[in-house]
Amino acid sequence: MPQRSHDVLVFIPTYNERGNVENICTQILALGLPLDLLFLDDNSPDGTGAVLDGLAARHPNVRVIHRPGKLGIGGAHLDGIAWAYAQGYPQLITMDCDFTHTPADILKLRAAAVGHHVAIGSRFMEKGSLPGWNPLRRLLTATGHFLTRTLLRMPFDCSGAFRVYDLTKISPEIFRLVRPRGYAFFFESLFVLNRNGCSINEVPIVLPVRASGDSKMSLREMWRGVSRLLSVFVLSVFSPSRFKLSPPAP
Ligand SMILES: Nc1nc2c(ncn2[C@@H]2O[C@H](COP(=O)(O)OP(=O)(O)O)[C@@H](O)[C@H]2O)c(=O)[nH]1
Ligand SMILES: [Mg+2]
Repeated sequence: MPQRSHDVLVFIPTYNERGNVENICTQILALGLPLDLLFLDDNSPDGTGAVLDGLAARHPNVRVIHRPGKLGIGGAHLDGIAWAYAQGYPQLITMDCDFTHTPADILKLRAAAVGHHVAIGSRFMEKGSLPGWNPLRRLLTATGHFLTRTLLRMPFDCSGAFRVYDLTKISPEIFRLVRPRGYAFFFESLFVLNRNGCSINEVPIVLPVRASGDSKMSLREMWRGVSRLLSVFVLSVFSPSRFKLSPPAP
């Protein structure tokens, strides 16, 4: 039974975001856009899921999916994307819950999405996009960008979650080619979209530091991301068809 009340879905995965969910929900709804809001919580130990249930009870256009445990940010995005297709949303916006993605920037991302398959917010188009970020986090972000630019030949900000997808133009099959369930989802999904001819537009965004709580990016997650990046690079050289949809049978 479809649960869609509008044409735009904003999707936000959460894990231990109790201090942020209410504010982000309020600020997104205050934009006054005709949109629905979907949260996907992985049974956060801090009780985020219960706060989200309260929000869904108060706001008819807020929905929550609960998963039984921490199954990864990439898998959360893939589940959100699958849900958006299943409900027939023409447009999907994805973002983080921690206010590194500013709700008001949804407007400029949507404007940038016109005529494109995907629009993404970029930290690399303007100087001063990471105010207050510690030097280590800046270095890691810059290194990730360098690697995706050189190895995958992707000029975009590939590791960010602030995106607008035009689901009317993107085949759902494309996302079946994306394997990672962790942070590597971000560059791999963009790589697969790019390899299948999708047009990607970028707009500069400023990312303030996280509002409340801690990052879930761990050294282990970082290592998994780098090793997947190297695998995608090798596969893209020796088995490029792995990232392309097969043409329809004649
Ligand atoms: N459902 C779900 N959400 C996650 C998971 N890992 C991270 N998130 C959410 O994804 C967004 C980005 O995560 P964050 O920890 O801020 O990563 P960072 O921005 O790279 O430091 C936040 O809204 C998190 O709560 C996960 O395993 N499951
Ligand atoms: Mg964050």
